[in-house]
Amino acid sequence: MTSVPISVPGGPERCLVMGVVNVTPDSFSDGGMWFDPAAAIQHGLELVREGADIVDVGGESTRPGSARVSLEEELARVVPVIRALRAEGVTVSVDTMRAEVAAAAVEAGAQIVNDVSGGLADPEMPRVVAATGVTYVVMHWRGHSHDMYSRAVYADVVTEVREELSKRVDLVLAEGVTHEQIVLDPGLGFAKNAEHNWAVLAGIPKLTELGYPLLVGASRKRFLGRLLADPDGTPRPFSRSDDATLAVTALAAHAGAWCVRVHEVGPNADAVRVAAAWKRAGAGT
Ligand code: PMM
Repeated sequence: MTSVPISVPGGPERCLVMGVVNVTPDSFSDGGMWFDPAAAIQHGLELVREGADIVDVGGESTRPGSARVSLEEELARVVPVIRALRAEGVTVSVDTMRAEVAAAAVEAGAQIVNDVSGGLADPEMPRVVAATGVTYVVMHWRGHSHDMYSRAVYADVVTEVREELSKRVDLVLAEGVTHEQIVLDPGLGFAKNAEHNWAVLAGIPKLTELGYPLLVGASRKRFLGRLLADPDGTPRPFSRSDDATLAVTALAAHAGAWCVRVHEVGPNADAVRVAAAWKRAGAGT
């Protein structure tokens, strides 16, 4: 098993696009839309046609306040979708905090394990990832969604996220994961309020100094709706925050993100190309 290529093969250096397929009834922006396996598979294939480099399949919602699903339910949601997408040649990532789900997903063809807990939720996860050799997305996380906002306390969010990610890296390396397998993610919205999220985005160059590719997941998150709130303070609904997501994608890609995780792939695939052209011109190439 080899890791997913970190840069675009044969093409100009650009940020990758990960399209989201939430096989859940309750995810924040698309809960219930792709809950049926056949609909999820079709949606994944559509995302690839729109320009996704990777399709991220998740069976457990991490929306603020959400309860956990059982292992059996999570397996039943993701494995058939992953197997079908892989059979169509899609590069698949599994969004899970459970080692058993990660192992079954890799067996079904997933080439990336996207663990929003960075190995904290299931201590077996780093060993399973090490044994399979697949790419491992280690996200910054301070606890499960039901009470994560109580942990959104920082003196200097960029420094603390960087230090906490660095500790996770040391731990997963000690469990046998290799440097080449690791991708880091600052975990926008996970134990972070809007102010923290903006600081983390502005801190992308500092986070990339850790020496690992950086994944950024801003798509349709609440802090965008809050920024675009009506004059009376009503947040913009997620269904009208895709343009703001696009702006974050362009800026994050320009700032050095390796990949953006998004719900609406087509325009974001355009945005990463704009950022790449801008960077190339700036580098005089
Ligand atoms: N966000 C969500 C789920 N999975 N994975 C990574 N690596 N990074 C993220 O920011 C992230 C994630 C929650 O968003 P959704 O419910 O809209 O999918």
